[in-house]
Amino acid sequence: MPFQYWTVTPLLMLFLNSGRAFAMSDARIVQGPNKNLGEALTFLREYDTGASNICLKVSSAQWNYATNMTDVNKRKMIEQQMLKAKFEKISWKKAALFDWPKISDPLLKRQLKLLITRGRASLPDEKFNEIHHLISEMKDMYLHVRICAFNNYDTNYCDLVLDPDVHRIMEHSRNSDELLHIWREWHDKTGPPMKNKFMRYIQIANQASRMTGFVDAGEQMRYIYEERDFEHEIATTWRAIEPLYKELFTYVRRRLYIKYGPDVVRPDGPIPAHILGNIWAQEWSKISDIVIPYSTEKQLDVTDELLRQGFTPLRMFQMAEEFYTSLGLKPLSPEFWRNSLFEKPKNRKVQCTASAWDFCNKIDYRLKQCTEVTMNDLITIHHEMAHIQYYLQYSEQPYLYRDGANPGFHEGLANAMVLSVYNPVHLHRVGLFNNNTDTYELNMNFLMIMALRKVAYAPFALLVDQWRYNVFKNGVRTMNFNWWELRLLYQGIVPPIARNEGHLDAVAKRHIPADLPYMKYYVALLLEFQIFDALCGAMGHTAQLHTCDIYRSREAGRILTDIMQAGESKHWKDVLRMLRTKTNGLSAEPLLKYFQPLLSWLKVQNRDEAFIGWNAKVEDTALFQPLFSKISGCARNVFNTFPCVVIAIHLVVNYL
Ligand code: X8Z
Ligand code: ZN
Repeated sequence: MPFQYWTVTPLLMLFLNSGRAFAMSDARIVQGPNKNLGEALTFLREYDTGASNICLKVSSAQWNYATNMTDVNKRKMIEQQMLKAKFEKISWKKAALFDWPKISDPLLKRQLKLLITRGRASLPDEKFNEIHHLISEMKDMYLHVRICAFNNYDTNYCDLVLDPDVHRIMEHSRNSDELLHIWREWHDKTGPPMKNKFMRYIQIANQASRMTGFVDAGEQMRYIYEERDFEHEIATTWRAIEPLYKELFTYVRRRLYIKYGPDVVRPDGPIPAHILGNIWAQEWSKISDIVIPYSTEKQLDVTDELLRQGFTPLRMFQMAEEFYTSLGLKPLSPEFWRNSLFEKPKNRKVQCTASAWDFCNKIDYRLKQCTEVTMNDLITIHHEMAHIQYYLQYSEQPYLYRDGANPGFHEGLANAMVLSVYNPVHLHRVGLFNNNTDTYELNMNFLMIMALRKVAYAPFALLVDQWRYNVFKNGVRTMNFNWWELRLLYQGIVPPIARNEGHLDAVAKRHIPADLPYMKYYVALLLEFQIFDALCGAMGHTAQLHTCDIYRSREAGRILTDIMQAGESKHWKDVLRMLRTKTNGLSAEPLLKYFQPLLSWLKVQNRDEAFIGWNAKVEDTALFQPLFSKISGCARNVFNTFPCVVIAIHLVVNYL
């Protein structure tokens, strides 16, 4: 039955999916005959110098282009990127000559392992170039997608871009027809044109992984977590978060039902993807006007106060630096202040997305941000500066260890810092929020905003790579159906209009065509709360977790230093132990602790709801079922006439 299928199987599916994939032995991975320790040491020394130099050249060329987007700078950047790819390929071949599992020095062995198991350098040149070319073509296509506006009298009628146009409309429009139009435009103009390239990319990525010794590219992606039970750990954490997610979902659905009515939202059903304030429905904070618990209560926004106090972008950066030095972390160098870009230049085109840069020479670290004096930008500065702190702290490690302990650490740690800064207590302490921080209504409003960002995001962050792993493993035949199957299973979200295998809706999310891993964001989400909770515990905070502020805590700073200095030199579980908490791995407990007051509130709000979560029906799955299964499923169900009628109408409307 549909209800049981959608509500009982998520964990089972996770286990069945690729549970054994992590249980692989190193013996399958490429290795050569050379066991000579001295030669391994010499090779890694040379690699370290070479890789650091190339990283400096590529970063400089990328910086020049990002901060001055001319054709000349683009060409220079591509040249450097090609040299880097060449260097990586040559280095991989040399590394693969070593019998790395038998190298006795654990630090050398680990470096060789990282070098050999990452990337696609095992491919012959022709295919290596082909996959790079495919990815760069898909990125380019994604970047150049233009969609048509809802009203054809708009001046830029068919010239809307993702950022800012699509985002702005999805965030601010409350006209469900317009939202549906934009959603359809974006999904129809990204996926289908890229489908052939994407299928070829899947094929070559799998070949590369097999040539390195993995069963497919999904296994290679998971191998980076170096953990046999990784997927089990992920499944357990999601099982813990799911009840909170379903309470939030149920409350949000009720508010959306009140706003848009039964033609758009079913009171016990999944939510259509176009009305959650985000083109991917991945986080829901932009519909806070619809779902905020106490709309008359003051909101936590200190933008006006920043302006009133005459803050400038530079002063905002100085404030963030002082946050980190107050923990005993490193001050920023004169080079940082001289070379960073803090404001949008007027005379040239720049990439404005905020980012933190490590030039790999132990001197040059920079931030790039087109800062406006707003609270959001102040928070972003604190986030980006945490990345800089991480770079500074692991700068003495070899090149191969200069990264987070696992792919989620950089982002998790930076967001843990933000939990302390975007917080009524902290903003009060630094003189930016002068209202009472202790009212029940303010706290519930605050926690709701945080839940719309964090709790709503959890299932999306989890499913993107679940889907990718499935495609790598099972092929591309029903990949759009599988995408929506997971969206419904984890998020309770359905497409707002019928989809089929001609569509490729996952590609609407940039990380898919750009070949960027996504599971790290789920891991980061857990780590964010684990790190924050541990730091708060260490400084003796005993009140509700969301009121904790680590500002000026040297104890918190010591723990952060330990974690950051280790970089990727150790297994991430050994690094997690530096938090000095009882948990030995990923845990959802700190996240649940943070949102406990909101969960109690949600339960009261939902007390009269017939269904906590979503009751998926045949008409929901019919929206994305491949045509053949729709017909055969209906034929098997002839005694159950209603779904057949629904499917028949659906087929007539959508396919004839
Ligand atoms: O991709 C990003 C950042 C770069 S690490 C812009 N993020 C994920 C997303 O946009 O989906 C940050 C949050 C999650
Ligand atoms: Zn970041």
